[in-house]
Amino acid sequence: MRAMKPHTPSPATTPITIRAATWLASAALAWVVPAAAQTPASTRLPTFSKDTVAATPAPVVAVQATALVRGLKNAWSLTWLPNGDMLVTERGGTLRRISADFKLDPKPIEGVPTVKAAVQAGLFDVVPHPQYASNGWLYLAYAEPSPTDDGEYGTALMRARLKDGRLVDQQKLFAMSPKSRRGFHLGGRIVFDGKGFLYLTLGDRGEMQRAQAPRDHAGSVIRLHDDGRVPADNPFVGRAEQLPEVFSRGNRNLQGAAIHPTTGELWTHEHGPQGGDELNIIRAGRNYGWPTITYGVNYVTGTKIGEGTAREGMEQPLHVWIPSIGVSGMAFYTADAIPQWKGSLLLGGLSGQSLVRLVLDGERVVREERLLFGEVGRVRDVRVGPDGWVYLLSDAPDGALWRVQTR
Ligand SMILES: [Ca+2]
Repeated sequence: MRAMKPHTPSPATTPITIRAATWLASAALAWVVPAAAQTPASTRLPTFSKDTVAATPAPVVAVQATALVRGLKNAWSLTWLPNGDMLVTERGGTLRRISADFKLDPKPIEGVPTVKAAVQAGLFDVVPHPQYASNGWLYLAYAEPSPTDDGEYGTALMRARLKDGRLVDQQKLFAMSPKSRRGFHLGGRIVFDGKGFLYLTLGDRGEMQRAQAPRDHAGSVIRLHDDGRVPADNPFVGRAEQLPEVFSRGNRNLQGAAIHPTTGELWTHEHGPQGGDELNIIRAGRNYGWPTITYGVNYVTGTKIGEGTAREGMEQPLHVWIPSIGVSGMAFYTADAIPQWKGSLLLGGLSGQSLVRLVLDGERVVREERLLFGEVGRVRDVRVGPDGWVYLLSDAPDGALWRVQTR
């Protein structure tokens, strides 16, 4: 394994020739060296948004966004049921149903667990089980208040069935520990891997050192069986100094996650500090570095965080956004409606106020389109609908469900 070279210059000022040379070297290796002998992803330098945006002179296909449902209050997550109806969470703690012809049921679904709604905390993802049609399980991630009413809360996972407009058969599957009063960085995405496991993304709660604290769920990705049991092959099972639910560490705040359609691996992005949003592939037991290494800096002051951008034993991101765009929502595009988009990775920008399309060459980001800038506002969720078009949720007190189609 080749040692990671320190990457001391700021990414914004690194001569592009260095990165181009690295890319050419890895491309050449990929051509002549068997896959197993290639440099692991963890030792490659990332790509940077200014280069991938610059490599993309114009969108490959022009798209437009249409608001289908308005009046959604800080909508967070969107999914479909087998009959074509949609479910949407609103961060304040309501679960809404939208009919297949885009009529919003004025009455929220009952039986949603009590959530702590404050700052970034509230109701997060809603995701049906892969076999929802036969077992009826819906999974919800949310900020769960402490039962002792001490003002603390943390990200939790539950499942329930939807019956006559109400969640029934509720089972709590996981709650992060310890809880905190800090309203920042709670993660909240749920992804099933198609092999019987699910992943739940968390965040560091704005208490950055927790992301490296071994017996702390903060700043990690959690892996569980669909019924909440801890898988026997989780990377830290049987290690007393670690927590068995934890699959990866050193993650700051993950609000986008999706399974790669061909490799089956978990891809995520996470909010960095100022100028440090990242794209990663999450692998068992790996450490993603926060806050020891980061490409970002402290807000406002611009001062350094941690010890630099690279360290042995810590993963390099695939891609870094400088400046940050506030990444949220993620979907691989595998549908037929927009053939030019097949195989690309879609995600949203909150502060970036756009739909981002990444063109991938394996694990490399080679082009980056910024679409619909300013047209839909802050993009919280990105999903591909059963019709093959792309659907967005805008994060606003009077937000909307949008459909993105070719012009
Ligand atoms: Ca990282």
